[in-house]
Amino acid sequence: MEEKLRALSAAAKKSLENGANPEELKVKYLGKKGELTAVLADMGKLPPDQRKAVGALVNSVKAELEALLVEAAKNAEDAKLEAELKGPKLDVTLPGRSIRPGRRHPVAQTLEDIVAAFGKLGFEVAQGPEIELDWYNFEALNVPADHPARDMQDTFYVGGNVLLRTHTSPVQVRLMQKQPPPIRHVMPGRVYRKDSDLTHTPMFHQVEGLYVEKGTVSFAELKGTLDAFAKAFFGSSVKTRFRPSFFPFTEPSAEVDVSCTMCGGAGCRVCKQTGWLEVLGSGMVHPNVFTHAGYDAGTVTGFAFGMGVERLAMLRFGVGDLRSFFENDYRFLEQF
Ligand code: 2U9
Repeated sequence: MEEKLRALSAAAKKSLENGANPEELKVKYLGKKGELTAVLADMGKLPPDQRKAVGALVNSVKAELEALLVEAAKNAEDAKLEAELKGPKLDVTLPGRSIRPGRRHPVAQTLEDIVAAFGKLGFEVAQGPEIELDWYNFEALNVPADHPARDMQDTFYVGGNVLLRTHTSPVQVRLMQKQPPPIRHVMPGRVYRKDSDLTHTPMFHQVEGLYVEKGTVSFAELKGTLDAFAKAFFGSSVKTRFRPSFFPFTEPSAEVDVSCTMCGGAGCRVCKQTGWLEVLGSGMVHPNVFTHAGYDAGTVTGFAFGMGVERLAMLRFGVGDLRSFFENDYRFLEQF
């Protein structure tokens, strides 16, 4: 075994002298499957009276090799630097690499514009967690565990009763728990759904809004607010139309259409010849939701609404494929 060790040490030194790569040698001799490591593993086979002496030898060979390898690595590094210094000088007259000017993502621009339009109407901004409790996302919003609406809003579960929020509505519930009416807030943010096709992505952005007062808030106020928003966002000539709908958290509920931004209402491919585009959902807050949030459902009233930001960005910029927003292709993004 002693013979073997000395031969090993000599071979390693020779390789180093011949300019072998120190990193490769380290692996060859000292690595997990290295030759010296193998000798060390075989020590158990030696008669006990030889183990101490051979062990000492193995350790000294190992220490020597390690030191040589460190030195060789340093020498190689020095040589490389030396060669670089002697080589061609940096040409400071070469043109620099140009930095592309950045810009806001079209979805971010749209989200900011929606928030700004509501800002002019007196709405403040509220935000909350994207990882939510089942209770805030569903239960408090009048969607109990066995409700069919859960199917349409299937989400990603972090585990147990913790999930990725499917809408920003939990922020409204948290806000009502925290402060008494009046509430005039919009809630922008990312939401998640187990959904993926031409017009749906597993993550998208929403802006929701909540307007609550002690006393009476009327459906007319809902209509006036959303009509003002539509005119601020799409232009003063757009018309709005309210159609009856259903949401578990509002009663009565309405979907809001705007006159087609492409054809002005005459009928085209984008509005499928109807002259109208669906842009948001809304309604008077369901009394059960007020009760869950800790408000007195007998004395407060209010309206709520929600819209998908990507959908509005597609309409506004004439983008045909939702997925282009998420591909981060400069050729697409530079257009906005
Ligand atoms: C509370 C009470 C009521 C929020 C609302 C909608 C109607 C709606 C969709 C639009 C397109 C979601 O992104 S989308 O798929 N939203 O139609 N959202 S009313 O109602 C609330 C929220 C919070 C406490």
